Amino acid sequence: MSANLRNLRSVEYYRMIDKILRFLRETPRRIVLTSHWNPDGDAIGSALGFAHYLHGQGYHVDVVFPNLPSIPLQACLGYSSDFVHVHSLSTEHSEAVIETADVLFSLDYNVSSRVGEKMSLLIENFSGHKIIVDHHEGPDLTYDFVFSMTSKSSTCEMVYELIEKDGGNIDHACADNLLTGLITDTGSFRFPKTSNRTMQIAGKLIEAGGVPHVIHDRLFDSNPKSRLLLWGRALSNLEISKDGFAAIIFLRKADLNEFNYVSGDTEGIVNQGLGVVGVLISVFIREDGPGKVKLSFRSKGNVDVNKYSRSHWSGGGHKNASGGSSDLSVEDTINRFKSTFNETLINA
Ligand SMILES: [Mn+2]
Repeated sequence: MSANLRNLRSVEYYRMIDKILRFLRETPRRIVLTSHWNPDGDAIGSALGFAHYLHGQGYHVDVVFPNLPSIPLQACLGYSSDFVHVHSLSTEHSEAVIETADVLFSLDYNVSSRVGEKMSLLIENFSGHKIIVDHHEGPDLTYDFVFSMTSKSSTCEMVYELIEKDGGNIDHACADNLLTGLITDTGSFRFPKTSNRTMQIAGKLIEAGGVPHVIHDRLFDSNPKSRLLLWGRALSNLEISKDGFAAIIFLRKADLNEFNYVSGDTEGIVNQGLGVVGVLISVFIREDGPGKVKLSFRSKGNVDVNKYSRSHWSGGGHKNASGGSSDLSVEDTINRFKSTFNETLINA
């Protein structure tokens, strides 16, 4: 991207922050914050962090998650507050919350299908004002406000910038949640989108009461033994392509059953593949059932797994981190990956 275009985009970025804040200040409104299906640390952190801030500013705020997050994320500060609802658990109530809101935020997702089949219609048909705050490619441009920047490390970083510009107080719960999103979406500040701004914001959040080692403990040092054994099985399945550029890790349904798999247990396994010297693209393949195979991709540098996943695995995400799915068997999925991943290496 040229320097001029970059500057232009950053002007637009700050202009959008002003527009959203002005809009929120105009009249008191009922706000609902929503996140994507299987909410991760950034989705939970941005929703809860922003909710705590907006509450402090006197807004009426609810949060609706499509389904339950993993257990470590349920331990996020304020997760069990009475303004937090889970659509898959209390559907009617969650729907009433969304339908009676005036403003709906889509946090950490770009299109309504990302909230899952059951909740997506509600988002599509929402009659009030809709605002996206997100860092994935391809935001839905029909929203009233599209605050989208793919170069940002996390949605939490963008929520922080909204809050900073608004100038209000960041309490402990807000800081803790936003820092959670920063830590998880940057892989503890090691992924390429970790910028000086990301680190500045982390510093501000620590000043406001976020404690990195407490968050790290909650997220990463709270495993049951079975999860580590599941990772052991996945890693013992590691295969490196003949050319040395691709890592393949997989788990079959039987492995998941053997180690009492629960949602979230395999989060992060895909990154292990990139730890092998020379590997530029890593795939983790998980068989959830017959013909139900989930793929996660990670890559380095110019290897674009967003484009690759869109064209081969009905998925997408970011250039260096994306997901997809397959209705083939695990073997056929691996073979298809082996015969197609090379196209991502053209510009690498
Ligand atoms: Mn994110």
